Amino acid sequence: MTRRTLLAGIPAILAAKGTPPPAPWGAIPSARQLAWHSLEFTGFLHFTVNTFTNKEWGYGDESPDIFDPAKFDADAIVGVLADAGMRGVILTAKHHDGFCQWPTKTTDHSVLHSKWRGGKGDVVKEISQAAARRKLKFGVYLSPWDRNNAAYGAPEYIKIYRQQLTELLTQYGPIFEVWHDGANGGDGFYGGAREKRSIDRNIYYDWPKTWEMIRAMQPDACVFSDVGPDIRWVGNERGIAGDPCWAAFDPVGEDGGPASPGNVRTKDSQSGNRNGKQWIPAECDVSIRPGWFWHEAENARVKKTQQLVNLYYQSAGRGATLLLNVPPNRDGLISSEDVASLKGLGDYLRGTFAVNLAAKARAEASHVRGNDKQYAAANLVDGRADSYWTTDDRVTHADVIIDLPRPTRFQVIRLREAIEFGQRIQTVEIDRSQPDDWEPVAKVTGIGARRLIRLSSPIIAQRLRLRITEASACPALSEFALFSEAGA
Ligand code: FUL
Repeated sequence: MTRRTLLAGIPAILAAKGTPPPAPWGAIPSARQLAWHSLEFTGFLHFTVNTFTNKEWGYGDESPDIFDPAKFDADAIVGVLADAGMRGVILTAKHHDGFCQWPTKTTDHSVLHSKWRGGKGDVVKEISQAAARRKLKFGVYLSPWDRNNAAYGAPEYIKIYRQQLTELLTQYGPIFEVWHDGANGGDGFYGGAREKRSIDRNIYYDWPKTWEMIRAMQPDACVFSDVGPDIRWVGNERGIAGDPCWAAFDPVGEDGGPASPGNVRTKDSQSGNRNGKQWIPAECDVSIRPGWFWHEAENARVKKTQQLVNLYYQSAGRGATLLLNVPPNRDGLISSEDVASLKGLGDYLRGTFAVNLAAKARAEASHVRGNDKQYAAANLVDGRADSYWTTDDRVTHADVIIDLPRPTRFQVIRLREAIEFGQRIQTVEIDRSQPDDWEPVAKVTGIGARRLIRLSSPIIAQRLRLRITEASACPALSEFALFSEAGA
């Protein structure tokens, strides 16, 4: 047994000096996925003709003129999202109705042919620019299913879809995420045919080729769908990740065969696969309202701040990303009910996570099983990603004692793994020191990009013990942080 005592304030490099990074274990994230993980909480804007027709799925026969958000203000919309703590925004550039919110050359069904701003409006441009001003990343949702387009169902439509993507990915600056949903309901307007069209989800869209095009145009953009390749749908629209929610995922179709967008075994999407071969982390999409689009009748059913806070813990807190939909209303603004809930959420997140109460703690690795020669623990408590590792893969259990400068009251514990080396840790337990013994505080399975443990009520402790009780390779934990909940 060795004992190494480290001061949190000392740069990790001192303690970890001479300790090379561990060999990666299992699936590991790409650079674009690492950047995406750090966003943690992003916003979804569902906005199109449906906002004016009171529908969730437009048929595709809507006149472009009904899209008339007279007071549309992209800065006001993005400002609400930014103040809520979101770090990115994804806009429905085109939903299933096929109405394009930018002046596309691919179809007449767009803002160019609406009376709104005399046909000179461009929602994609305005939201992307407002996002840049507030330092939010910008992403696009482009529905593969298009109930307006006459060519839908034929090979010609795939060219149109790719042309639309090309316009979006070459004219609006950096795109952080491209969102392909999996819905394909069948019936639609289809240029006046008004019929049901079925496609084979596994082959019609030839997704691998489309994804290659995205890579070429926006190499830093993460591609989202039911099957990745970068980010997966979490398998429900409630905003709740599995517990645990592994980042690795090898999608399987509903019938156990090959998976594709719109055809995936959603039970697995929630949990991921502990030993999956591909790093495809989960994104939890959920609407602040019952529907994805704004409906006046739902103004009284906007989720309250506390519900949003709970969703944050159940998604971002399990290593996934929360994608919270906030639909603009017919004015082209966010309604006051939504603004109120989001303001409360922003206040809570800022108030809770601004101060890490463990920042001045000492972390001491007090017990390591296996060959501990190269063991190092450093700066576990200050959130740096390079801080806690050994290169000996026989070390899969470790105890770390965390001494706080004074008795500290907290309610939230945040753990992070250095995920660039994979999701290595299976289970950890946390105890607090009591006069006679250690008292269990929490036990979780799965950490990954971020694990938030929210205790049912605040506790006071000065000495804590973190036990890594099971790991698939030597642990590479990068953060142990404590917070006091705002308002608690
Ligand atoms: C689904 C769509 O059918 C819903 O309207 C919504 O856009 C949701 C986020 O994706 O596939």
